Amino acid sequence: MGTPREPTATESSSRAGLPPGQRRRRDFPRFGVPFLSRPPVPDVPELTVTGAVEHELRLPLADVLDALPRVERTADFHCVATWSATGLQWSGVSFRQFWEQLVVPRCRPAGAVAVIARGADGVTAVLDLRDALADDVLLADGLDGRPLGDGHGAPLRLVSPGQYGYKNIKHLVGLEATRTFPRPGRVLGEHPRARVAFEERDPYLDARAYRLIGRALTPPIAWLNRRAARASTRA
Ligand SMILES: Nc1nc2c(c(=O)[nH]1)N[C@H]1C(S)=C(S)[C@@H](COP(=O)(O)O)O[C@H]1N2
Ligand SMILES: [Mo]
Repeated sequence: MGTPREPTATESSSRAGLPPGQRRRRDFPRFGVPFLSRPPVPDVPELTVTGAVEHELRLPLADVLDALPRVERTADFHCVATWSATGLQWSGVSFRQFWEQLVVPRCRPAGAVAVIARGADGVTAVLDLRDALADDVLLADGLDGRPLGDGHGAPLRLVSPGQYGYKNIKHLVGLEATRTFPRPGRVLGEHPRARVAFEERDPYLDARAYRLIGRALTPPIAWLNRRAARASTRA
């Protein structure tokens, strides 16, 4: 479900301030490839840390959130398909503090260079630790003053504003540390960094060609997501 927001006088006509190739949307549409509205999240949600660590960790989400100071951050959100939602107010905890204060001392992730973030719907993204440990990356459980809803990734999602939406895994349940970078698989796949400022949309496809494909696919994907959300509220 999108949150309607009022554009300011300049917003609707200007693309100023947006990264290359992005266009502002007034709403923040739910935009998943699996159109399921609510993936199976257990009653007591947990977050696991596995992979290249000495000790694996499985923690109730509440413990993760209670252990760290709460932070709030306003950020724009950029989907690789070229739409941007602006001025989102996220709340949660800092990913870097989570990593440095919980993961490093308890799991000892020696030599890790990346983490594979996994959502309860099975969707994954690889985050280079250089990107994941940036100042503005959050584990968010709140959006615009409310608890995060199912559409936007309840109970917890990654928010990495400097990277395209597909690195911002919703319904986060697991992080797997890796010592090497998994090779990018395919065209219309995941760029290893996916930095918005450098328009790293795809590992192989030219960014300008990608823009055209993204623009064409945005309306049908947004429509399918709206339809799935309506079906789940009826159920
Ligand atoms: N678990 C999960 N996370 C996901 C996705 C998804 O389908 N499943 N889609 C990604 C993509 S492509 C985008 S643009 C954003 C969309 O976030 P939103 O639905 O909150 O707008 O979530 C990203 N994270
Ligand atoms: Mo996206």
